Amino acid sequence: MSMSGEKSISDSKSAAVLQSSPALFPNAKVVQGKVVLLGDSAVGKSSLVLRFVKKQFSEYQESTIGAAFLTQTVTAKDYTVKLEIWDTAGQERYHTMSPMYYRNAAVAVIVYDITSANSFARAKFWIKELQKNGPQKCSIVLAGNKLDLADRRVVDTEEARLFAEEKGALFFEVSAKTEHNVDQMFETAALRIPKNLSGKSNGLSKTIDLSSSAQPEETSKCCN
Ligand code: G3D
Ligand code: MG
Repeated sequence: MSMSGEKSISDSKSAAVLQSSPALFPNAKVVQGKVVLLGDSAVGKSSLVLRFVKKQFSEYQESTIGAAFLTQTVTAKDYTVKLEIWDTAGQERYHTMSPMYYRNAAVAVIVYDITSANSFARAKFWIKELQKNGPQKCSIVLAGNKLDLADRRVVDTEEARLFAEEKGALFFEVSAKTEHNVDQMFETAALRIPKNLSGKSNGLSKTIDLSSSAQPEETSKCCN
């Protein structure tokens, strides 16, 4: 299965071809960046991605989405950001996650469930892990999901906000179920992806100018 906000990508080995359609990219500059989701199982990572990309929520969410990544574009004032959003394929259940997963990520969204203290502890672990072994300039977003279950909250908002602040991370409380803050979180994350004005890859993102008459660029998506 594969899904995309603007177009489909069949699997991780597929090449994504950017199309220079003005309707698709009203802004000529396109920044591409990888976003990874990390966090304990069942915190709602897949649900958040589906909510943002497909505007859907399922009470009976399959544990994995199936595709290696989904794409969604966000339009900023004078450029467009094309996000490759990587969801885990359930590896987090085994408390192991290959560093390959977050390699070259421009943004990492660390998700916990506001009704689970364990998931918050796990989120703290992931932030430390990323800051130790992850990409140097990776922006980190701490996301407390399931805000619709605030009556069962065990993770204090201020405690989480302070922790995020200490670690230099952005902080959002969100609900994949009600859609609360989901778009804002991903859009804010998208704007943190570095724009490389030279048009080349800077390791974490790549800027492509679609206003030239050159053929659309083909970018291999596998394994970075
Ligand atoms: P994961 O990808 O982190 O493992 P999932 O998590 O997206 O698979 O979600 C795990 C469970 O939490 C799913 O329920 C899903 O419906 C639920 N969930 C995800 N986000 C929210 C939310 O914002 N609010 C509420 N109330 N539930 C949410 P099941 O029943 O399939 O286990
Ligand atoms: Mg999942």
